[in-house]
Amino acid sequence: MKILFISPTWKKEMKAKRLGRNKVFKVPPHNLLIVSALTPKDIEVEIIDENIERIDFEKGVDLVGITAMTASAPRAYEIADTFRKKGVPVVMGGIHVTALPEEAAQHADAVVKGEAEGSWERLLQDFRKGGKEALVQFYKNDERPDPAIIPLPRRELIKNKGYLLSRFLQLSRGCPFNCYFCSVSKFFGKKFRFRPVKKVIEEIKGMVGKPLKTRFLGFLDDNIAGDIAYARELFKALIPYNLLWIGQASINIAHHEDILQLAQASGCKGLFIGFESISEASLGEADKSQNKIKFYEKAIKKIHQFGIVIEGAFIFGFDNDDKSIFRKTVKFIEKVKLDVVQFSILTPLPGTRLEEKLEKEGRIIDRNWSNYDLSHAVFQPKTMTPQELQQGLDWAYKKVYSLSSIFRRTIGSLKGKRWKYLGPLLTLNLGYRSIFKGKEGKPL
Ligand code: B12
Ligand code: SF4
Repeated sequence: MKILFISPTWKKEMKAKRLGRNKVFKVPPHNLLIVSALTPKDIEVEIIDENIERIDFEKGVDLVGITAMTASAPRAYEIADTFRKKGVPVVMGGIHVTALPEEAAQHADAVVKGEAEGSWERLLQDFRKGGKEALVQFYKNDERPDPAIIPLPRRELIKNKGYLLSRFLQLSRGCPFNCYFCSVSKFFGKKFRFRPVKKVIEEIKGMVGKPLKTRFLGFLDDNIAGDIAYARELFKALIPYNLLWIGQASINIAHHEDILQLAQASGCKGLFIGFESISEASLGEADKSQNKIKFYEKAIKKIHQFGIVIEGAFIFGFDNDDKSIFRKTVKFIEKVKLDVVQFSILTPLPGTRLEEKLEKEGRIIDRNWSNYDLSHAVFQPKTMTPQELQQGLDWAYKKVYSLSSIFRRTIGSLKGKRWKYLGPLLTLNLGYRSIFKGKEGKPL
């Protein structure tokens, strides 16, 4: 028996202009590596990441498994429909189909809702017994899986040539916060569930070797220092392995100097941090008041002191954002010399509280999921038109990735211990610049 797993690409535009050519922003589909590991060894498995290779629809396979985030859902459905027309049964899983299982069921023989550990094995037992006729429409666990039972991802299935960095790990699931635009706590629950540090270290031992590239790791967790005791234990345990790692964290990591010290000692080179907004009112609106703006500048300096590069993420389009938000945000970024920046448009992703609110207010204007890539205005903002929101985003991107801004922000880093990262910093900045070069944003 053979199963083909597919991670679909998002938007044609992305494929052509953005991720398709740019290795920097590509990450192997960790979810499919885990689902492959849950699959009994006597079943042959192949993974296609459509961001790096084409799908062969003529391939003789017994079952196709497709993952989908919202932005990639239309393509995922297109792929599913094509295989089903050829008589190949299709199952779907992932964050989008969990939020909208009835929608996905129109394109699949079965839908796995939520985390796959447990339910995927049940689905396969049914499939082995009676093929697609034996499948039920939805598979779902009664309880969230204990992270200790998450198997090691089958990394040997990754086609390495497509990714700049291919060694990613996931340590935890869940988030105790409930930011109104985010899918994470709804999907994975409002409690952190951690994999035991011992198991993580066993996984790392199996991955790293002498060559530098084998010691370069990425952590997929939404907040690697969300639980300080766990972070302390983890970072201490990582020190002997001489790693270089990147991850995501809350800005509040800067409150814990000992954790920053341990992060640095364990090889932390960069953190992706969701600042989300420089407006107190907008953070309050999003229920993200754990972020304290008055602390941002000091916190950035502190993290920089430990030689850690920051990629800061900001969202535009809150009801409390007026047209001055774009200029003010760019000014702030240049002042604090943020190394790399990601801007998003507030997006009512299915299943979030934001979607519920905007739906109730009749403000959602676009239900084409491929526009839910956080770069399109799919709702009616309160203080500007959707076009102005779009133009503001494009303008802000153009501004921070202008050569003069890149120069000012990266040369700024020469002063700290981050001068060693000037090469990677320029690569990231120029990578973003190439994405947004053609955009014609207007200052508002
Ligand atoms: C790494 C990551 C990425 C990587 C992609 C990784 C990849 N190739 O899969 C990159 C950087 C490219 C990326 C891009 C984007 N991302 Co992203 N990303 C993440 C992140 C941080 C981790 C994903 C991950 O690996 N999780 C671990 C795996 C194990 O969890 P999982 O995917 O849910 O899989 C489990 C189950 O869902 C299920 N499952 C999943 N697929 C399948 C398939 C089958 C057949 C079966 C049976 C089961 C199954 O089994 C798995 C094990 O239990 C998540 C946050 C998070 N906590 O998950 C955000 C997240 C998934 N991303 C998000 C978003 C919004 C985006 C972007 C739109 C943002 C942007 N503009 O850059 C794009 C869209 C990309 C797209 N393809 O559509 C949102 C998704 C919300 C939504 N409704 O779609 C999330 C949840 C973040 C958030 N705060 O809301 N992302
Ligand atoms: S944005 Fe971050 S802190 Fe907020 S709910 Fe999502 S994962 Fe948690």
